[in-house]
Amino acid sequence: MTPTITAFESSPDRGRGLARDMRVRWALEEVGQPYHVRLLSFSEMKEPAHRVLHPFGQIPTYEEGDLTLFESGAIVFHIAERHAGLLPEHENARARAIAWMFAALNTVEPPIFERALLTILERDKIWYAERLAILDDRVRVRLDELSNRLGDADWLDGAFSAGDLLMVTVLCRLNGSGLLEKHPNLSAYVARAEARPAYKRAFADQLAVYTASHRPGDPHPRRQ
Ligand code: GTB
Repeated sequence: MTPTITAFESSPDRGRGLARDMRVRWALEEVGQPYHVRLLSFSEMKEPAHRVLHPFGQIPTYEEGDLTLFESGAIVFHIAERHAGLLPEHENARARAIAWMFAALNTVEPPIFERALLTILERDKIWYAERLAILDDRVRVRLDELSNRLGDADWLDGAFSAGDLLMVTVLCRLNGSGLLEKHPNLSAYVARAEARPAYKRAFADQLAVYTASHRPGDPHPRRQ
């Protein structure tokens, strides 16, 4: 059965990989699973029909037969469990890859997301510069730690996994901040992931929602 995910009809980044459907699209592309996309406006996300799928009225969601899921991390985990390619077979290696998934979402993403929100929502506030410095420091600490652990390896723990996929989508939020570039191994890590054919397909499909050649309602191979 072909799953259906939800995504923004109109994302603030105009489909440049930052909204969290990107990680779900990427995971589906990595495992070779075709999917449909249902685009939602902000008001549609808050309607009862969508809240049945997502209690917080957000994207992404995932529907497959009688299964509905919300939370991008849970969706990526589900995809990784159901298909080969995103989690190692060996049980200890698999457990460690899952730990990296949690680390991406619970340890690395919070300061990065908080910083991103500040730069979007509080630029005109008198506390902006002071708060930005505090959050920059928090992000720097995490990046130092992550960089030390990655060292000169290609991926966080052996082969590319769902842990890397989530970590890279988190680090992408730092584009334009100048923070990632202080760690050449992290910049190279992100570039390596972005060079994966599955990432490129997912990015192109998200962007296609916004390109001039596409208008809502036009046929799209993966749009429902
Ligand atoms: N923990 C949830 C998950 O991982 O799935 C969080 C889901 C979430 O934050 N969804 C956002 C949403 O639906 C979209 S991704 N927001 C609407 C709302 O809450 O009303 C967050 C996001 C959106 C856009 C950008 N951007 O354009 O830069 C970046 C990140």
